[in-house]
Amino acid sequence: MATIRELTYDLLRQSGITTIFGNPGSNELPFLQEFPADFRYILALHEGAAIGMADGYAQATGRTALVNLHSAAGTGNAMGGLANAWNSHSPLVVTAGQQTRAMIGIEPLLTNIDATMLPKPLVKWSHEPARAEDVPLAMSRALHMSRLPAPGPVYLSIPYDDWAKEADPESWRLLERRVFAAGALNAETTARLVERLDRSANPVLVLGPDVDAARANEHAVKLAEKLRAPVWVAPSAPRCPFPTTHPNFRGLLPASMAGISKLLAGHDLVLVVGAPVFRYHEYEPGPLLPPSAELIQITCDPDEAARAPMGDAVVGDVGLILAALADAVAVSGRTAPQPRTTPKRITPGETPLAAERVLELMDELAPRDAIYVNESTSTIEAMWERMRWEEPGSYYFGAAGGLGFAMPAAVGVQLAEPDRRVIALIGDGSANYSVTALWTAAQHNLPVIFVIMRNGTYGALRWFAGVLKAKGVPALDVPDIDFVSIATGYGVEAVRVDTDDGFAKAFAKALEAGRPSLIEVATAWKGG
Ligand code: TZD
Ligand code: CA
Repeated sequence: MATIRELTYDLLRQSGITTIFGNPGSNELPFLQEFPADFRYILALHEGAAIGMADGYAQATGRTALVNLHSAAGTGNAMGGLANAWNSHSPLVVTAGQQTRAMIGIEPLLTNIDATMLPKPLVKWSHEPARAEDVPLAMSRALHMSRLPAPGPVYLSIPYDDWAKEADPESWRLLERRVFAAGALNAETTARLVERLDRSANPVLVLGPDVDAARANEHAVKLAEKLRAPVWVAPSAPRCPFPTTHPNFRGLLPASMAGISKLLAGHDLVLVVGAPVFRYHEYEPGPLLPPSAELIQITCDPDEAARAPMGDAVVGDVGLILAALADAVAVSGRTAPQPRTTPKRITPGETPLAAERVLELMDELAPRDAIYVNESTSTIEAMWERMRWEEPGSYYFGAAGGLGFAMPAAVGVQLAEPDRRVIALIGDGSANYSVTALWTAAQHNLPVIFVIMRNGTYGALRWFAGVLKAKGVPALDVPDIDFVSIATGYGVEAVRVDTDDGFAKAFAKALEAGRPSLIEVATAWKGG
């Protein structure tokens, strides 16, 4: 006879999960005891780091990742990360240990009170099994639920006395289940979409993160080439769905209504794939679309389709639909888009160092398939203008804009992609939210390069204060932080540079190091 604990490990194995991210407490020890030899536990020193690592790992592998948190306090620390995971459709199963059933009612220390309410609304499903015997079904359901479209985080609260109980003998059937999502369009719907694309005088593609998540980037390229259509990346995109070096590539759309309708002027059909319509940020009212433009959205997320304020929407498998459209559209007679004009390169040797110069040097020195995990908030546009991202899975950013994502996500991405170089580009403000990820990188000898852009300020907030015309805002600067000491304290070799030559040398050395490194680079803040 198997215990509920044993059956749960088998369910995880069957889902391909043998890595657990977490930070344990007393409620979790009965699950973790006699930890199976074929599993690895990636210890994060804070739950914000644990969930960020799992998010990066889930996105880079395309599979569900498991996060093991401690009761209410651990869940609370992870909530910011849950907002990012929710918005990036990251398949996560988040478990939180609950007090023993015999005592929950009297609310002893470490009870997760109303546990299922706590993570809402940032999870697809939140559950605490009514009986110990229901834990395997709940875990099985959570695993399936996390990856069924639209993928996302789910939450399970499990009383710690459940693990040692015997599993219901009928529970083994869970191990044999296979759950599939279909999602291709029928021939008629495909034909109607193709007809609209072929009929359009001047279509434009707007691609979002779920194209990259579906590894459908090459279908997007084929579709854009056949349509001879320019390609924009959806506003606030947390992943890169299209090679930035492709002649059809235009760049990142601005995150405002007026900004988008202005940039897309002249197009009569906007095909949005794998993105919400749209993830705006700054409020700049205006028409939602240029005059007489139509919009069609293709998304894996029924909610994204339902809440869009304009256009038609199709819910289904983004990869299958893109492939079908790319096959079926006619080759257009339009002239192909000309490559965009890329920004002028920064003159070498200037100090203080322009942030853009750091980007140029990284792009020049890093391998072509390097992965960038970004949380340098004032250089996002500059990155989309300059970086040559050609492989799927080359760029990750916190999808809800919640800081504390990128340092741990880089650790998760590097665990998922041991053969690619992972570069975490982090602002000196952002670097403080999940800085303990450095320790995990050091402990596992993960060769992530952490580049800290030290401009001494919350640059993006200064920019936004300008947008809002908010004068006299306090607390916008972050002077006097010594990231070299912090990194050294966590076991990561670190260096401080303030010239482009110094950066290039440090970066080249970090690329060879075979273990994590941190480079603190002083950059100019040019905004107001
Ligand atoms: N807290 C959390 C968890 N998420 C946030 N997004 C913010 C606060 C607000 N915030 C931004 O949206 S950007 C930013 C803050 C504080 C400044 C980040 O500064 P940085 O990067 O030094 O990391 P830049 O390049 O100087 O903007
Ligand atoms: Ca900064």
